[in-house]
This record gives sequence, C-alpha cells and structure tokens, in this order.
Amino acid sequence: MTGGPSRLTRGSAGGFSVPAPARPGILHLGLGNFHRAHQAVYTAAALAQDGGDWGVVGVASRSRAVVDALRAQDLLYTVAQISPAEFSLSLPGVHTDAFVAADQPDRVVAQLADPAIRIVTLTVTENGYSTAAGTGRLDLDDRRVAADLAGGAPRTTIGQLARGLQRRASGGGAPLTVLSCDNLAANGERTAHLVREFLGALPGSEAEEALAYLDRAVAFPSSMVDRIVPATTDLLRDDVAARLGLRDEATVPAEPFTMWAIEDAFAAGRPAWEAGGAVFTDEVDRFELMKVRLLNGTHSLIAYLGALSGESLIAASVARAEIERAARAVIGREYGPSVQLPEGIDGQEYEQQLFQRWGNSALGHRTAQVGTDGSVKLRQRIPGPVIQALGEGRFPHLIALCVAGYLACVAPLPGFEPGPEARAMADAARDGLSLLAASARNGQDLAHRVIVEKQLFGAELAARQDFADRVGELIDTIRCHGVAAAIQEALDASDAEPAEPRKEQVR
Ligand code: CS2
Repeated sequence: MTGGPSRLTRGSAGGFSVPAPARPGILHLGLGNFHRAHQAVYTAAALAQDGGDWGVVGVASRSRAVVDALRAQDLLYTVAQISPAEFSLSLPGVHTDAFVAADQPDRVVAQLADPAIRIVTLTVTENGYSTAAGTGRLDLDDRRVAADLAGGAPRTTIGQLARGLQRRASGGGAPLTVLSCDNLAANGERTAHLVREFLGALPGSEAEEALAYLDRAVAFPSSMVDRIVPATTDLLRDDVAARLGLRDEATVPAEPFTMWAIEDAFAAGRPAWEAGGAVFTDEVDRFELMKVRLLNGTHSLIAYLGALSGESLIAASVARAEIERAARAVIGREYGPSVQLPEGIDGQEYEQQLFQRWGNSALGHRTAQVGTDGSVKLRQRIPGPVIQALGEGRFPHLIALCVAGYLACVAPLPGFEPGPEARAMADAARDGLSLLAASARNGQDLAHRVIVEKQLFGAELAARQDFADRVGELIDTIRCHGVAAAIQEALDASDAEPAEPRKEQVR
C-alpha cells in the first residue's frame, strides 16, 4: 500500500455531487478520451436536465488500461477543461459498465441485441471502419473482416454491429439507432453501407432477416463532433490529484470548446443532448465538411509541418509565423472555397476561433497525436477538396504540402531524418511506405509510387499525376532545403495562382 491520496470513488468524490446511476440505454464502442470528454459530457447534461434510462455501457476495443482504471473508481472520472485562462474539473458519471471487446467479444453482440439498449454510439476513429484505401468500401481482403464473415466472435466494429443486429433481428427486432461520432463525412450513411456490405457478403439467405430489420427499424443518423482532446499524461494525473485530493487515473484533458451537430433521425428516442449544447440540424453534411476540412485538414498540415520543424506541440507549431501563414492560406484559398458553411456560422469567426483553439498553449496537444494514422485520416481530408480545387482551376499547393509533410514524417527517404515527433507517429501504412521510400530515387518517385501506384488516397486522386508531381517536388525541398523553404515554395506558388480560377480543360 502506497501513501498519498486515495482513489476517486462514489463514496469519496472530492466534493462532486455524483449522479445516481441511470439504467443503461446507450452502448458506446470506443471508450477512449474523446468519448469521455464529448458524448459522455452531453449525456450527463441531458440526464441532469431530463433524466431517462440513458446510462452508457462503455466498450474499449483492445486496451484494458481505461477499463481497469474506471472499474477501480466505480466508473467515475473527471474531465479537466484546460486553457491558459482556466483549469476546471467536472465529473460526468454516466457510465453504468465498462469492458474490453477483445476480452469479451460475445458480450458486445449480446449487448447490441439487448432491447434496453436503444442507441449505439461509435468513436472508433477513421481506422475502425475497415474500409479499403482505393474504394472506401468494406475491405473484404482484410484478414479481420474475413474472419468475422467466416463466423465466430466478431473483432471488427462493422462485424460486431452486423452480428449484433442479426441477433437483435432474430430476438424481436427492437428499433435501434447507430450513431457514428467519427471524423468521416456522411458518417451515418457510410456506417449503414458498410454494415449492409458485411451482411450482403454472408452466404445464402443468412442475412435476409437482418437486412429487412435494418430497413424497418434501424436508423443511422450522421453527426459532426468537435472537441480537441489530447492524451492523458502523468503530469495531468498528478495535477488533478493535487487539486482534488484524490487520485483519478482516468482523468481526461479537454479544451473548453465543444460542438455536436446531429441529424435528428432516431429510431427509439434519444437523450436531450441539447441540454449540453448539441445542435439538431438537417445541415449535418455541411457541418461535417466544414469541420473535417477546415479543422482536421488544417490540423494535419500544422502537425506535419510542426513535427518537421522540431515542435512537439500543436500550439508551438502554429505559433511559428511560417506555419500560421501556411494554415491561413490552406483555409482561405484551398479548403475554404470547397465548403458551404451551415446557416449561422460566420467563416471569419470560425477561422479566428480555430487559431485560438490550436493556440491553446496550456492543453499540451501533441503533433505526434494529430499526425498518427495519417494514411486513414488524410483520406477524409485530402482527395475530395483536391479534386474539387483542380476541377475549379485552382491548384492546391498547400494541401500538396500537407501530403509531402506526411510522407517526409512517416516514410523519410534514405538519409533524411524527420525528428523524434515524426518517428512517434504511429501508422498502419508505415512499414509499407517505408519500403517504398527505401528504394525511391527521389521525392517525385516516392510520391508517384504512393499516390499513383499504391493509390493511398483513392483512385480518383491517383489519376492526377500533376498533384503527385507537386507533392514529390515539395518532399525534395523539405529534404534538401528544410521545411521552412518548402512552406515558402508552396506559398509562392499559391500566390502565383490566377486570382480568377480558370475552368480546367478536360484532360
Ligand atoms: C485531430 C482531431 O488527431 C486528429 O487528427 O485533427 O482529433 C481533432 O482534434 C478533433 O477532431 C477535434 O474535434
């Protein structure tokens, strides 16, 4: 037994009023920091205002760390809201259970079939949807998808949903809403498609009942989620312990800003999430594109340029004048023209708010965190706006710089050292890309192999050799003259673009 403060629990909650446990109504897949500082906080506000059986059963995909920590503290944890001007703690207290899917895969299916569960929310990251790089369809060549299709306890999110819905269909078919909260455009529709593809790939008439049930009683609304939520550090745990007088091993840091725009199409009721500020709207698609491009797309650019400049934090990266210029230019000239803002959102205010959020120097958001999983995240952030810009006669030099920065970080050409933050970026494609880089003659050769031959960003972008060429040139500038020179080169080229875009000739 070590000394020091005791653990946060229901009996010892440091002055927080701990809500009475609600009965479970939501199953959440992806029990990471984001869910705990976002949907859980809105659910707490809804329960405080309206009550209802909307407790949350949280399912972590593989990691036991959060589940063990939560279980040791009666499923309670704090959210630390952090900015240079503020440090405040709150305690959502909405979880009724937590377990690890990899340890209890059958339990995921059983929970999905339980009629008490009326909403399944997902934060499984862009990586969790098992889509094929070139097509965006369910990746039937993925070993884990194939194993789920073959039967046995499902391990992929789409397999779990499909198997759970099959079981639910045969057990009475109570209506259900599946609500994706990941950074994918049209995330509801996409999830529905993937589940249907999975069911459609099952032999014979095995999926007939489930497919009819899906048509009849399952809703897949889309939603746009937004809150910058870094990873928890030991420093934060110690800080929270000092302030609370209790150890909270599961505390989550978050910025003050938060937003949730949801399509109001639920099959079996929902919590009053508007109590926490959620917006129910039929413009979710606009909210999503605005967020995925202006925020996430620019975030990736800042992360790769920052890491290559030796910065470990997003705030320090965007504080560099040249990176701020690149970020402003990508928003103003490349991402901005590709989105239609939802009603009530002012573009200038939104941009100003973005820079303030990225500049939050107290949050400790790392470039390595944002740069991680670029191969799947960038698929959401790059091809659509690039194709659109090229079609409108604008060449997206800064988006090309983002891709060059990504490849310089995760697939450095021989002899180029991208630095520790870049090395810390995890990416499922890293090994494959590194192999390509090891034998590439130069940046152009690498970009060609990755974008055109391997089609990392899909078939449509693979057809744009001019884009791959530009990425390659910028990789070479980064490696031969440094990242600041590459930023300048991209900005100069962008300045030289015609002010009035010309419609491109059909190639
Ligand atoms: C970030 C997002 O890691 C990333 O790719 O762009 O996690 C971002 O912080 C959130 O989407 C903000 O809502």
